[in-house]
Amino acid sequence: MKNSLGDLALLGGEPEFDDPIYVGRPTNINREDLFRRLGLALDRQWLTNDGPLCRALEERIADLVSVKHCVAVSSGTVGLQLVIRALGLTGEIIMPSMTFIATAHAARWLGLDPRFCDIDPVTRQIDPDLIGVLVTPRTSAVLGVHLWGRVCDTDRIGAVSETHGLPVFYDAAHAIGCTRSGRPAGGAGAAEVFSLHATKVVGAFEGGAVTTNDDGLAELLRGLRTFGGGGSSPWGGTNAKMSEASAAMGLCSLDVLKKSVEDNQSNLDAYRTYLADIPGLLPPPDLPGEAGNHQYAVVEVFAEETGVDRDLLRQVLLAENIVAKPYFSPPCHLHAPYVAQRPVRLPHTEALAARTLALPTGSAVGTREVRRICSVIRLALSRGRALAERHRSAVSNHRKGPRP
Ligand code: T4K
Repeated sequence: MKNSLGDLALLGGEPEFDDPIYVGRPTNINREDLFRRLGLALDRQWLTNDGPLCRALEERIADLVSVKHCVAVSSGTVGLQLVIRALGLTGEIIMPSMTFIATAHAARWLGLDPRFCDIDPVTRQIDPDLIGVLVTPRTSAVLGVHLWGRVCDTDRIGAVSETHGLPVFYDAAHAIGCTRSGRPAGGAGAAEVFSLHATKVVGAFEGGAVTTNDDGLAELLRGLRTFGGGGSSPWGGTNAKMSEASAAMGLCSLDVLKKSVEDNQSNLDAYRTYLADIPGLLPPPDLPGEAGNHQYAVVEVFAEETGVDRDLLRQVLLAENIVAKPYFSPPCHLHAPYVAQRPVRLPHTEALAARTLALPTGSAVGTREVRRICSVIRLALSRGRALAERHRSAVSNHRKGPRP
């Protein structure tokens, strides 16, 4: 138990954890089930190209999110790109800047020009009222993002897009198993794109899933995924298929989704309990009607109150072997290449991105670890100004180097 600032590893103490505790640890799956499924694929000698495990995964996801079609793909990024091609998008695309850089890069890689929209400071999601201002004659679509798995306001985003005659689709990378007003993420707009990356609550090593209720779009996506399929796209096609090994992992991960969400919920509850009375730190509030998978346990750090900003707190935690992640900082518009190309100011996004920190959660972490993480945070923030001062002088002494 650490009691004084000198106990913090950043200031010379022993690290709280011997081994690193990560954000984004893969979900614990049943290994026997995985090996059984892999064995089936090997026995069948059918390892990829729309195999039975891939189809089973697609059916399970379509069922889970109540949509007609799910097209499994090799990553969330490629899933976004298939939708962009399938909708024939060119020119500009409106999206939030407060997202992982993959959202923007997926579009840019295909020659589109992302136009970044600020967030609503209450919901932390793209502000539907600001979308219209960004529409130009070159705009071809709106791309919403369910940040940290919290489903954005698809009704209002859909309405404003319709007013401007623009298609809308969603980056649902974080949102499998999340609902808003009882409606699961996955069925809004033209399509929604889930990531099934290893770090996600449903992981397939690498993978993604595009969901849609549009029969024609689903068929087009399947073709684009497999080198162009029937050849109905002017873009040709690519190889975005999911292997049977990935599908096996995805199915095992889906098998334990309920338990994974319960584990995340229990960790989030523990964070909220142990961090409740610490000044300068808040989890974003729950919004009415939302139910999340809580795969990101995000807190916001307010330096004005304690003298400790997000980056210093992150350094404190890293020294303790607690690998917290600044999701998502810098926000896309301040990231290369966008910052140089079209400088914009998005005050709410910039303020939020500067204070967010994702803390370790998932089935690899339990209440015991959460309690220990919180006790480090409590020590750091309760003596925040002294910590910041000692850290500043340690850094400046280090820069000066040893006396000659
Ligand atoms: N849209 C959004 C909003 C997204 O967040 C993402 C991806 C995408 C689109 C694109 O989806 P994909 O094309 O990836 O399917 C990680 C993930 O790689 C990325 O998938 C995810 N979002 C993003 C939020 O997080 P990094 O750069 O933070 O990865 P990395 O290597 O630093 O790992 C994150 C943490 O997970 C570390 O603490 C280590 C831990 N980890 C990671 C891996 C791969 C493990 O413990 N085990 C592992 O196997 O991007």
